[in-house]
Amino acid sequence: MADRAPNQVPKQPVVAEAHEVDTYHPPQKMLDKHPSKPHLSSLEHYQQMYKESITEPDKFWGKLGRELLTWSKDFQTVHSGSLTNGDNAWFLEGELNASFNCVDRHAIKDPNKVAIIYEADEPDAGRTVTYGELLREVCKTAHVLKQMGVRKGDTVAIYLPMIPEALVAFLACARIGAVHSVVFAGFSSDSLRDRVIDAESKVVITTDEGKRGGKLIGTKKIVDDALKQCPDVRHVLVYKRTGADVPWTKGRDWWWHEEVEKWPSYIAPEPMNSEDPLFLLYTSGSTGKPKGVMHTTAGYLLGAAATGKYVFDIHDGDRYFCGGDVGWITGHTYVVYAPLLLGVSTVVFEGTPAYPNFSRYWDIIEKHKITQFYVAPTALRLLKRAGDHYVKHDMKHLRVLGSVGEPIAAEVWKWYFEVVGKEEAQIVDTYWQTETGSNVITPLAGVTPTKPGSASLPFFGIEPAIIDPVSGEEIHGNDVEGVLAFKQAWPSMARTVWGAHKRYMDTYLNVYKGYYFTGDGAGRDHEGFYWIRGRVDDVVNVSGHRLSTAEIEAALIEHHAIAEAAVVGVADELTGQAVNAFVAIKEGNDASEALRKEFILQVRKSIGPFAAPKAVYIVPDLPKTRSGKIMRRILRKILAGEEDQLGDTSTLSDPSVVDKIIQVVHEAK
Ligand code: 6R9
Repeated sequence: MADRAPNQVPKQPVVAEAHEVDTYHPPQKMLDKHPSKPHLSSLEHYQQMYKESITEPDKFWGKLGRELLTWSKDFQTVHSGSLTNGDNAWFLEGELNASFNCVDRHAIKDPNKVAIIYEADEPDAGRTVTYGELLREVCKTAHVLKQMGVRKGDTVAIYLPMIPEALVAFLACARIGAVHSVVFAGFSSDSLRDRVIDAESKVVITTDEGKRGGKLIGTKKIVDDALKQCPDVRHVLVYKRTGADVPWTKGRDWWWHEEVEKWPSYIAPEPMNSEDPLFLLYTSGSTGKPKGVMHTTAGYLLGAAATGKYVFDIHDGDRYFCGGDVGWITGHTYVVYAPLLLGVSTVVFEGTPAYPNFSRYWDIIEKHKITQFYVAPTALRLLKRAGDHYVKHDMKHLRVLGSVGEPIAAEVWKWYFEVVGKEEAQIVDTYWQTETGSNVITPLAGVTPTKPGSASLPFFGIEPAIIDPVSGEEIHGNDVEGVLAFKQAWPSMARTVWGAHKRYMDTYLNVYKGYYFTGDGAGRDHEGFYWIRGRVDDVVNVSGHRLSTAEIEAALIEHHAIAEAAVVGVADELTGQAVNAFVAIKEGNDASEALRKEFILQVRKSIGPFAAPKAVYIVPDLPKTRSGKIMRRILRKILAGEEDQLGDTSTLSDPSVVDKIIQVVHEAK
């Protein structure tokens, strides 16, 4: 169904231009206000460690694994398996528990240290949770899950907004060896249902309602709708967030506060093998069905802790604020695991950057003396556009400003550096994916010189390769462009796709044998810096959210009036890319505004509001080859106003549809 032409990605500077971009060194003022000094002393220090991580990975990761994680049983084998065989395993024989590493070991040292800074949707309605309190909450909740019949290896679906209990839920699962499967609380009931079924979860954790940007979200109702088609779900644990009256299924639904009351505040952590699964997280790929990416315990935790330490230069006493949602990988690794593994305070922010006004992030940073802040460029574009007068805050503790999820344009990068960071904090543009588990190409704060728009250099253990997509050969040397792959396994890489190992192999490891394929295009400039260009498959990146065009098409086709649909990503000033849909309707239906609205609603209902197409064009037919393949390339060109560059359209079964589509698009604009 899909043609393989690359998506249109937001235009990034090409390598030739990259020669002229400025290089920014870690600001002296950042070093001056540092509580001690960065973990690494210089770029040479990074280079020497990087070299060891590539030439002697066992020695490198063995040492770091023992330094950053606490084991109940030591490991002997650091790494086994290969990218070719797709059987990578790290720290075999080792045993540890994620919740012990995130909570107990810090609670033992200082139970009164703040673990979570909760900023509720309404400013001043938040609270803090200490490591001691977190330990008790995690243990009580772990008891409740056990009582519900959850056993080691079972999956638990978590459908929660950004509240401290989300972290408690993650860690309670980990404590008893259950596998958390978090579903972003913006997903529709249909999407939740699909994930619950695919993961075979028998317990779901949710709230009565959620609150975000002053609006209420009916999370329990969405869960109820989803579970109508999940007969295997036995229990739903419901945290009372707003106190709303919600429908109740007796014997299945349980109030969190009533259940945790019944249990003691300690339960011993279950010793887990390094390779036991820690979690599943569903992500979009180039086909319609989301993939349950599986991460295992030790390798993932080590990736989180190591990047927290070296990329964000986290030091004891820091207050770390990642604006990502726990429903996505950024929230998993950098709201929950990295800061808690390193024993610092992590902000859990329930709201949006625009509520009650565009100063909200800066208010939080000032109020809690935040030292590291991490967010997606889409939020920065919004805030930059809102105006600098919203950024009149005292944010002098900031040392690191992170960017994640999509390419950051040079102007936005500079705004972040100058207006938010007052040139006293270092920008780290971190490139990574759900599948990589933690940052893979990224500057290290305090160490790596940066260029606006470049994710810079590989993290430890990552050996990038630029591959020519036509020949499939690696392109050596600098000043090269191609697709991005990695040549060596690293501890936090995903091990499989839940229940679909062949799909895992075919998507990541069989595309270029011996390499992990990222799905992104990239360039390596004359100094060896990497520039990520965006996806080369049918994945669209809207506001840093990964969406699959095939998945949105499948949602549209569910509408009774739609005969065929083609979805493409187009460059968008605010959201990076936006979803545009072309649909051919069945006979007997008339193109109307009402119908177009129904189509958008269909996607909201079937996937979630964030996937809704920005534009829907109702066209008489789609451009198809004689063999029936939809040529999305032509649709992209038309939307980009490049009708004169459509290329060869003679292979279309009916070339005259092109003019008709152009007409529809023109009329709509
Ligand atoms: C962490 C996360 C992964 C895709 C990835 C790429 C894009 C992420 C980026 C970036 C340019 C960066 N991406 N970080 N592109 N610069 N710093 O976002 O995971 O949701 O799985 O998306 O996001 O295209 O392949 P995920």
